Amino acid sequence: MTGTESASDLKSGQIVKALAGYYYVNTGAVIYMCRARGIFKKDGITPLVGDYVRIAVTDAADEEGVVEDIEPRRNAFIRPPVANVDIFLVTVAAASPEPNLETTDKFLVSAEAARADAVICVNKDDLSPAAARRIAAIYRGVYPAILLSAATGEGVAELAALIRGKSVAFAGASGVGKTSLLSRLTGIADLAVGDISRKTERGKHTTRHVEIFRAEDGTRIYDTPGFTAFEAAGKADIPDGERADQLFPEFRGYLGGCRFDNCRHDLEPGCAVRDAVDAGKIRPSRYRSYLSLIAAVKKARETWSR
Ligand SMILES: Nc1nc2c(ncn2[C@@H]2O[C@H](COP(=O)(O)OP(=O)(O)OP(=O)(O)O)[C@@H](O)[C@H]2O)c(=O)[nH]1
Ligand SMILES: [Mg+2]
Ligand SMILES: [Zn+2]
Repeated sequence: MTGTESASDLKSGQIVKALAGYYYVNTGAVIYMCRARGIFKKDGITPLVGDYVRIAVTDAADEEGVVEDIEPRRNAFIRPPVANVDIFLVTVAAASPEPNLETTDKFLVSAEAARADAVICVNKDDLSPAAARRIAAIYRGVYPAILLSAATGEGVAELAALIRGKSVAFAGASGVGKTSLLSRLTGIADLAVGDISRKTERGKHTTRHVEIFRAEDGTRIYDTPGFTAFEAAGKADIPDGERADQLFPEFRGYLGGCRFDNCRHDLEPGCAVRDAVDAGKIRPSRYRSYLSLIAAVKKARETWSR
């Protein structure tokens, strides 16, 4: 802020869309198209969709402004680039595209690290009910897992009840049906993303920017581009001070039972986590995801410290 400007000249709002260098800030009455103040770039700060901000209006008639400051965030993510998310709707398709559980688990790890909740949305139940049930069974007991079909509307009411009033963001590979589910949840038929009905086996990255939509009950739903649009779906890293084993909620009850305090739950003897896998208490695919996460983190850290 400069000169005679006072805080009362600023308007508060939320960034609801980021596109081509502009931030669209919803102040309740108006959506202002804003640039970010230069200082953000200098400080290495990028405003994110979901940020609560204050803006200076530069042109009231044309509804343009400048983002002046950003309120403290509840959480922030790079992939997808969003802030202030209560619940991630981690979406996989039962088929078409083929489900990738390791990518799903990587994403769940970053949600855990950011203390965001997660709901597993198993979409396209109409295409392959057996596969949908298999996937849901892997996650049930750890995360809520809902069988859905954006095609038939199955599960949509159940999901709506679970997220009512929250800020929720879709996350998942291209083509799994994130935008289609969002359309079902909000009743918005004509989403800006266009040709979602023409897709076939793999996603075509129809959604290319993050945008928040509001359901009639006030729930805020972020649409996001499919994972691979962000290159690798989550690089192999976990935040400083976090232990990989703590980020798999179903491991937590076993962590004190290992023979060695510093057990990595890999090849160590007397490992309670591995025993739980063998006893069918922890799902093998989740344990495999854990092992590949710690291997990747180790490799990344060795590279950095060279
Ligand atoms: N059979 C069936 N098709 C679906 C379902 N949900 C979505 N689709 C179709 O799957 C394709 C992809 O759907 P989108 O909603 O664009 O997927 P997306 O996850 O938003 O994809 P990106 O925006 O590329 O990340 C479209 O052709 C949809 O009509 C479903 O439950 N069943
Ligand atoms: Mg989409
Ligand atoms: Zn162990």
